[in-house]
Amino acid sequence: MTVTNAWSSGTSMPVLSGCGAGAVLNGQFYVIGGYNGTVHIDSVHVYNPTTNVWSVAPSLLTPRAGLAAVVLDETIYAIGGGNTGGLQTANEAFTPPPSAPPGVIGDLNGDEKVNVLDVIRLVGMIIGRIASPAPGSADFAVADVNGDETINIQDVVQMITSILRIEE
Ligand SMILES: [Ca+2]
Ligand SMILES: [Ca+2]
Repeated sequence: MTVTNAWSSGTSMPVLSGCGAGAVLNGQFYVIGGYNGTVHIDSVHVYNPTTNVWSVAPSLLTPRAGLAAVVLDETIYAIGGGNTGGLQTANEAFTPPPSAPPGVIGDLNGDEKVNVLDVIRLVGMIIGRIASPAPGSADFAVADVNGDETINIQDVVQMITSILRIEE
């Protein structure tokens, strides 16, 4: 670790999330649930500080903000919080498989890179040439690049923008 005594910027979160919970497990940072300014979200985003890359983990069962998260014995517990249905008593646990890291956002073909091949695949899903993943699945979150819970042309735009940024 390099001591800088100053803040520096990492890759921004792929979605808006306020009042989500944070947790650290296996050297990765988890941002769990929250509120995106419109709806309470169930998504779980994972930041790898070594690679400076965000990925997605399976979504919460209950969308909510203001929840607590704790880690015990390789398992993350997401407890309480609230959504439009009021305060929640949900207590959900997630144990990531050690050998299968979460999918990199936008990496639709699973080669751990986001490039034009993934753009082609995403367009194929949007025009119906390739089956789209089920909403709520981890594969859906990988394809929903801007995290708005739908897969459409906006995700293509965001993916191309991020590819161009990487290549600058
Ligand atoms: Ca790829
Ligand atoms: Ca989207």
